This record gives sequence, structure tokens and C-alpha cells, in this order.
Amino acid sequence: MALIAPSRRLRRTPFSDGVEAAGVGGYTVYNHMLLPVFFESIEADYHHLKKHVQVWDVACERQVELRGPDATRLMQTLTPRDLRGMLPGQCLYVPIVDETGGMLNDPVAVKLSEDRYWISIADSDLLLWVKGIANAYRFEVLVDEPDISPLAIQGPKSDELAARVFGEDIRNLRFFRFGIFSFEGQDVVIARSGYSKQGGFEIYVEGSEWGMPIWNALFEAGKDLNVRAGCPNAAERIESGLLSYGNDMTRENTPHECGLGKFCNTQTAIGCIGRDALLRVAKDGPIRQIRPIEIKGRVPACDRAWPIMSKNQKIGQVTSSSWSPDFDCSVAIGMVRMTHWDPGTTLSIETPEGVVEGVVKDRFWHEN
Ligand code: THG
Repeated sequence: MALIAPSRRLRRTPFSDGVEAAGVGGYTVYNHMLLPVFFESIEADYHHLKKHVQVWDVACERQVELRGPDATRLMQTLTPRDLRGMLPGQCLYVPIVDETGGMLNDPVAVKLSEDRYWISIADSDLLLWVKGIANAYRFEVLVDEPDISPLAIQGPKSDELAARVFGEDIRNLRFFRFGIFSFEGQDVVIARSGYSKQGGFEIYVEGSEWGMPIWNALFEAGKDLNVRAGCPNAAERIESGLLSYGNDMTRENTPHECGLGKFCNTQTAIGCIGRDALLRVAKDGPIRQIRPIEIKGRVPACDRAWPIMSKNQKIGQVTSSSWSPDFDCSVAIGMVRMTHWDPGTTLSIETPEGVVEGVVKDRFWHEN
């Protein structure tokens, strides 16, 4: 593909200067913002991520902030996950659906206080939906996109690196909890979370002017840890079963089809949009669902849905794929009809380079 043209619509991030200096190899566009996809190569980045520690510019995980007395009410209107037990200091993975139960986004909700949330969004213009809902319901809440840019620390040495820059207390942070830590006298929100299963943190950098100072401090402190710039890694995230909105799911899919039924409490999430539709799909269960699929040998990275065929009938599609260095096969994610979704079923997949055979797996390659 030809080079992508820079413009004001394609937003840079507070870390872009650091990303370029580190030798970024390619970008994608996510929430109208640059997101690196590799530095050395997907394979080299993958081995490094699993062994050392990386710093990721994930500023494209934009925040939709809810602020005001109706913030909690709005948040529960937006998601079928029951939020009654959610406390300040917690993060929660929350499917967001429309009135038909179609997936609009799969963000992480961050509860700062009873009247303030951040919705850390995947790649769709969720701000517009949330503003529309807040206004239509006449909720007393402000909805906007603040100047907050997540910077992730990921990999097995994440605790060591984070402790050096933000203090030893960060080691005690639990998964999907956040705390307030100090950087040069400034308060910063840091959560134990991130788009890999190698462990780590996400720093919600507030104020673009703090971007490069925090970036530089991490690289300075991590020299002897072999810290490198990295980014969400296609191979690692497919192995880990981390879904990608716009790739593995769209508005055409319900959370149940995406395997996100466990994050829906449709009975008790009273007042949420899509409740009636989800009550119906939850009752009978989905007729197609996301599955891990293993393919022998190399296939290209999936950049369009690849049909999965059986006897001249389409019975599903592959939506993500990558070579897996550790498992010595190609790993993929697909949406498969119930007639073919049992583990061990062989699938005929039409890639742009020809038909290949895949096998439905009973679980993703990496789980914790
Ligand atoms: N972190 C933050 N914002 C994000 C992402 C992130 N916004 C965009 C995108 N990623 C949203 N999608 C996901 C998908 C998966 C997870 C988080 C965000 C995730 N899932 C774990 C899992 O599936 O095992 C944990 C889910 C749970 O147990 O609650 O972490 O990465 N800030």
C-alpha cells in the first residue's frame, strides 16, 4: 500500500515525536489518530514483548468523559453490563450496543468517582452516540473528549520499570484497578491493564505537554531492562483472544456472538439501551460465534473478511490472522456458524492467496 498522507484530520499524538525517533515501521489509523503497528517487525517485536518491557503509544484509545450528577445513570444506559457494584478505582470491560443489540464499541470504563467516568474507546466514533444519548435523555452530564492520552507499559518487566518511575506502591495495584501516582509532582492515573496478556500498566497522561517527559523518563529508567518502543502486536493479541472492534466484530454482531455474553447482565442492567433485543438473543443463544482458528503454514495478515466455505455455502469468516512464532502456525479469529464451531472441526478458508485449511480450537493460545 502507498504511504498514507498526513493531515490535520489524521491526528498525531503527544508521543509521536518519540515514536518516530524510535524508528516506527508502520502505522494504522484508529479513532482518527496514528497507531503504530510495528517497530522492527511483528515477529521481532513479539519476542521482545514476551521477554522484556515495551512502552506503547496508545493515545488513540481516546477517552469519552462523563461528568455530572447523571454520569452513573448515563453509563448504565450505555452498557448491558450491570454497574451497580462498580466502585471508584475500578476499570471494567463494557460492551456498548445499539437498540438492536449490535456492537457499537467494546471500551474499558474507568470510574473516577460517582459523577465522573472515562470511557476508553475502541475504534468507532462513540463520542457522537454518547452525546446524542445524553441529550435525548436530558441527563445532567457533560460529555466530551478531554486531552488524555494513554501510554501503556507492557511485558514481564513492566512492574520493575513502572516502580522505578512511579514508585514501589505501583506493584500492589490489582488487575483492572487504577491508582493515582506522582510524576514530577503531578498526579497521574495509572491502571493495571493493557491490550496484551504479558502484564503491565496504562498511564492516562493528562495534558499533552506531559507526553514526552513521561515517555523520556520511562526510556531513561529502563535502559538496563532493554525497554523498547512497541505497540499492540497482532500475533500476541490474537493468541490472547483480545478482540479488535471493526475487525472481529461490527454493528452486525451481538455481544453473545463475540463471546462477550459474560460481560452482559441483561436481566439486571435495567434501563440499558438494547436490553429487549439482548434478552431475546440471550434466551436462545447465538447461532454463530467467534472462535480461535489454527492454520498450518503462513497466510497473509487478514485485511478483509475471508469467507469460510462448506459445500459452496458460506458458514463463516476469518477476521484476523497472523503468523505465531511461538506456536509455529498461523493463528486466526473468525465468526463461525454453530454447525461448524465445535473444536476440531476443519474449515475451508478462502484467503486472497488461495484456499487453506483451518481447525477450530477449544481455546485461545494464551490465557491467564
Ligand atoms: N485499554 C484501554 N482502552 C482500550 C483498550 C485497552 N480501548 C480500546 C480497546 N483496547 C478496547 N478493547 C479491549 C479489548 C480487550 C480488553 C480491553 C479492551 C481486555 N480484555 C481482557 C480479556 O479479555 O481477557 C480482560 C477483560 C476482563 O476480564 O474484564 O483487557 O486495552 N484503556
